[in-house]
Amino acid sequence: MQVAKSDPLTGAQIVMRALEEEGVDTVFGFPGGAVLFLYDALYACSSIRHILVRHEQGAAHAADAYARATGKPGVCFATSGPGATNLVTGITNAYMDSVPMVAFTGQVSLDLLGRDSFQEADITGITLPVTKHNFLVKDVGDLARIIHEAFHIASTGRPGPVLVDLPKDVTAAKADFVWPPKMQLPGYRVPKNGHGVNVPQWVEVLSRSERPVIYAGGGVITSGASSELLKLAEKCQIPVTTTLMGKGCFPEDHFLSLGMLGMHGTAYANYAVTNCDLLIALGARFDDRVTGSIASFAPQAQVIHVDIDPAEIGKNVLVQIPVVGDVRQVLATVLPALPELKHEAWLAQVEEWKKQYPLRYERSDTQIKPQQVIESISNLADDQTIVCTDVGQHQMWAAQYYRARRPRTFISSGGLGTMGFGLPAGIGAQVGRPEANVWVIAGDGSLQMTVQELATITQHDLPVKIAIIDNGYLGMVRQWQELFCEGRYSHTRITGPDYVKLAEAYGIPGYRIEDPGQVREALEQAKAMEGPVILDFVVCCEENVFPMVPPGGSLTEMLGNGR
Ligand SMILES: Cc1ncc(C[n+]2csc(CCOP(=O)(O)OP(=O)(O)O)c2C)c(N)n1
Repeated sequence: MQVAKSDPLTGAQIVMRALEEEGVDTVFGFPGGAVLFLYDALYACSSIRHILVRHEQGAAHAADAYARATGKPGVCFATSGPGATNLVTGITNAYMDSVPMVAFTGQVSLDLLGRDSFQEADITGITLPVTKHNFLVKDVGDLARIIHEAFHIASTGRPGPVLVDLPKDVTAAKADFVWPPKMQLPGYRVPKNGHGVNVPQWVEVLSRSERPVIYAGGGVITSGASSELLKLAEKCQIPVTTTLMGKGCFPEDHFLSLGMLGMHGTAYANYAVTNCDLLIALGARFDDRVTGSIASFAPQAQVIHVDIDPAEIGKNVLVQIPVVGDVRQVLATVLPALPELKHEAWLAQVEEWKKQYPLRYERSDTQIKPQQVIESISNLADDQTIVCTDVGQHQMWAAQYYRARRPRTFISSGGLGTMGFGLPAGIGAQVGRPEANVWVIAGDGSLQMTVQELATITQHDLPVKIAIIDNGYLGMVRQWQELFCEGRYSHTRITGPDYVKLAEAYGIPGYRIEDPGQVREALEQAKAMEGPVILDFVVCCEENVFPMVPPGGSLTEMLGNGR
């Protein structure tokens, strides 16, 4: 039975009530004419905090990082037309990394739809391929139900962004607030308990394996399976490598941790995967940045693949033991049956690789090395510290040298590789986890893409610490030009503003650090300061990220792996 809970409300008020029902405490957004009534209803709504960004892309990235940091869906608002299209990069970013998000966009009134009206954009059409689902609300009576469905779809199964497009007259029209008593989505089924978990088969395959490796992705974090993963690794003595999205799902200071694998993974992770006889893939999707050449990826291994999304299984690699299900549920099912195992020879071999090919860089007394900055941030961090990165070399150095110890503490744009993600992500993470120390590790190129969000930090008093790895280049592209275009640096030299003055202009303390001897002290001081800080680390400008698997190469063909 459906129960009307109040007198008729406007569509805009229904949105607020529905958000409250969903437990939403924060919205990131930017107003406009088409969302005038929505913002008017927000004005009267004391339980929802609105973070006014400076560009809608920032709202989407902040909502995305809020979701990654908290596990709750992120919510953003934008007006119609340009507001909505400005969200698209952020929505796509969330889609590629399977992040739960609900984006509300204003739309022109129903009678103006399809007439090239002022600020009209077909945002449901535009976002069709980059949302898990989207809705154009045509009847205010459907609004509460649609919002409930949007949150359900965004946050269940393989999470992802859902967009709700709200014509202006729908937000003005009135209806009873009717919260749907139960979810009725017959076409949408979420696998849970693990379709096809054959426990005796797992026992047999694991017991027989001499050289097993666990390859863990973002799905481990999404499903909350970190402690099950730790139990599996320790009980069966299996080394664990993670993807960029999986960083933090397994403590990177654990002796069984191999760090990240793939293009800029550790040499020892890549050797272990190439030589393993059993690869247990958990909530990971065999991205090309991970596998390199598919033909030579884990060539001797039987593959177990656990994923909530059946479309991922067998998409890129042949899988002998497919399991569709929630990683945590699946591991909880098999763990009690698995025997305690030892793989002494294998672990000794892995140790040998770790010793022979550690991550390393040449230190300098005169120039700051980017790796040094990240290593120092890692050394200063506690378990709750959250690091958000931009995209480029600094991101890969962060993946290599920052040791994440807990899930939801390393936030980075993986699938889309979106420059400009870091700063708004830092905002979203800090708003979601106010008690945590939040660091943004930014490239000087990436930072300039969403630098206006510094004003958001100031306006909302967010104590985000920003470390700019300032190499004066679009470094990652420069590295490719050095390696693959005979050093022709076509348009990758980039200037920036004076970041100390820029910080000052936004009311944020800013410091430039050029001496390697001052890196640690600067970071310590920034950490001790209460509000936001910008540290501009002027680093050695032509440093490269190694090891590196050339695109399409096999994992053992690493450049700069110490051989
Ligand atoms: C929006 C966007 N445009 C272009 C690229 C291509 N790209 C990848 S890394 C990179 C360079 C990033 O430079 P910077 O932020 O300074 O970081 P660095 O590599 O120097 O550490 C570029 C241009 C991208 N990933 N995203």
